[in-house]
Amino acid sequence: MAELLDVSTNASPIFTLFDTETVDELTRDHILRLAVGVLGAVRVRGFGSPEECAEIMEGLDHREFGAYDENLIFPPIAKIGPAAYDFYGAHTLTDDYWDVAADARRLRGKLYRGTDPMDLAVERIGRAWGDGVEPARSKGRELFSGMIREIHNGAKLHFDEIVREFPGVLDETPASFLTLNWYLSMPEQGGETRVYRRRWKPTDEPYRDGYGYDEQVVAEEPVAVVRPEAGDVVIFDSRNLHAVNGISGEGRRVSLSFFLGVTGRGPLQVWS
Ligand SMILES: O=C(O)CCC(=O)C(=O)O
Ligand SMILES: [Fe+2]
Repeated sequence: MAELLDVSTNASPIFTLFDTETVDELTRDHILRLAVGVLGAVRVRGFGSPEECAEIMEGLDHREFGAYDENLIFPPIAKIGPAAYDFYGAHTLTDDYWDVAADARRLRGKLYRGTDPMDLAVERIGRAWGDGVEPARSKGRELFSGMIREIHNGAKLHFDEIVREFPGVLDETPASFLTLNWYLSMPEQGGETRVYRRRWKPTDEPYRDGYGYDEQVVAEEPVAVVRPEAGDVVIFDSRNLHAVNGISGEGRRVSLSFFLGVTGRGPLQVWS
């Protein structure tokens, strides 16, 4: 458990640690602490068994991966399934989005013993959360979630915040934005995820290069670094600037990936 460090100028301690907690079981409290920003990342060891991951990877073996639009994401990142991000430029989810979503669902739907590995993920997250896990909607239609993504050459420092980047696309504005990656395969070396205790701010824009930002914007910031193993899940706040290191050695870096919006439903609590 993180300790309290007294670094403030007055006598009150301020919770300063921003680290990765590695656990065998995910709880609702982890999700809430990520959502409010007192935890940098949570790594859930063995979220999926080695057998599940191996079987899903086998199912993927001869599948063609697509990619994000290379005008947007470079170096390229391979994936199966649409990201809302692919359509930011169009300012709306076009027919293409729904077609690619339907294809990806069909393919993914049989990857684990004839069933959909996303169902396993949703069931496990729901158990931790203790409440429903439902698709976000856009104009009443259920969005696609659970893309399969291969990051080979790393990912630039960036943030993901759909309501800022694609206003109006979600029917319900989430209260917080997390990203979840279930690593189905990891390489021998590299592929660490770095999450900085720092949100994007408008003054970062001059440091932008394509979809990412120069690493100098986070030079002084606390960072949570995590190197998951195959089978692990890592969750963090996608509004925090984050990056993925390149890989080396044998093995692919493949994850089942989706965002989690903590909704503003449920009771409001009041206190002073
Ligand atoms: O693959 C990862 O570890 C993180 C990828 C990423 O940028 C995200 O999940 O938002
Ligand atoms: Fe990201």
